[in-house]
Amino acid sequence: MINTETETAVTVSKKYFDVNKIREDFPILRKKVHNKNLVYLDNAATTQKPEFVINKINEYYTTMNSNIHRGVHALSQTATEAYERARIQIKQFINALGKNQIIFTRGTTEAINLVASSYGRANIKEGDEIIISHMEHHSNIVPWQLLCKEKNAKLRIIPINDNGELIFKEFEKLVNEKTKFISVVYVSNSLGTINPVKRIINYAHQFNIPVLLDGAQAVNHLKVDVQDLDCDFLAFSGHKIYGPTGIGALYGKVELLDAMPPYMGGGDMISKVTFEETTYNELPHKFEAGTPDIAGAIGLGAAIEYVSNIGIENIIEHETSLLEYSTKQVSEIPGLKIIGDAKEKAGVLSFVLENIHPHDIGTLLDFEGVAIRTGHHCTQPLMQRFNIPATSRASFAMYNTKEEIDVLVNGLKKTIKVFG
Ligand code: 7TS
Repeated sequence: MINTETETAVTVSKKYFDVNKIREDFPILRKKVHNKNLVYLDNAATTQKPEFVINKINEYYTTMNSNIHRGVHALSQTATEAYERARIQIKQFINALGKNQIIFTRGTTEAINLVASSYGRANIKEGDEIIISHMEHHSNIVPWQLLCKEKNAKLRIIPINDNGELIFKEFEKLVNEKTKFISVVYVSNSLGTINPVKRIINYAHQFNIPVLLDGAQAVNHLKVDVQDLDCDFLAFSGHKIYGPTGIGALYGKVELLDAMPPYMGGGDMISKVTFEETTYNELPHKFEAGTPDIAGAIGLGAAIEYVSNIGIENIIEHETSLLEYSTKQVSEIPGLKIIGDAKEKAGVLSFVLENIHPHDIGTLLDFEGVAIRTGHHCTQPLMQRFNIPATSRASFAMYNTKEEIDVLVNGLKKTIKVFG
């Protein structure tokens, strides 16, 4: 990956990946849990924050706290510039054409709800069909269910195979003249499967069907380029890419966003208000009613800057090696079954242990300082598909190490001894 012989490679080589150095940037990783070193493997739920991000949020509150877009005074202007700079950072990171295509939301959930409520209510009619997949997070199921209920429309589900991969042929069969929207997860939070979203989008566009990508687990593990993907919408959360909670973004194509009615009414989203009529502000402000999470947006911008400086390619390489190593290590544990062994996978290792409930595994690992997630991961239909109530899930980030995976594996062996 690092080649110092060409000019472009010089930039790459500057981004030399040193996991121990990266770990020093994350203060929480120095923490002890039950007197053990913290081994944080619950990154799909939320990632830890580097000092760079924490400091930017702190700096906002200590030097520029002020409401945005409305003050002529210096503080308000500084805050507005910082907030809008974060929007440009996101635009560049996902390679959007314009910054007006980036709408700040509270996260993936709100971004999907925005599209379902605004685009959905305006465009979905009785008898129409919306396609999602069997591996969606509840955030990409329930908003569409609500819409279907309201409109008397139908939700269609792309089935998956035993490896946890979408069955593309079945997807093709589901698409028909009633299909009016497709919303799929890019990377599954429970399985780690990377879905063939470009193929899905290409196919859908032959029939002029818009596609939303749930990018919650994609932007932190893959190079996401919205122009290359040609997706119509992309939703993601800041807290899963080393940024703060309570902030995320929706990307949308301008022609779609322009035609959509507002999602929420209030300050900042208007152009002119009279009691008779209100006209709306231009994009992206039309969808940003009320005082936003200014510090959060600045924190997310900082997180993206941090990730870009490390280099997403370097992060991918590192996380791929962690996934390979951990898959190999846990495969040798008797009675352990990996749930989700798709050919294309990122960042997530889900498994079940014979005769031991995932919550017991999680509790025992916690005593070893290891934080994993156990449960249905907000993907209950997926659990039903595999006929299990829950899985144990280790999910990786740029700061994790092979030594931490060894701690996980030893913890699992101990758990088996206790319960075996
Ligand atoms: N979509 C996917 C694929 C997710 O993984 C999550 C959160 C969401 C949507 C919702 O994101 P939010 O930031 O709006 O809450 N996933 C998880 C998880 O796997 N464990 O906790 C949260």
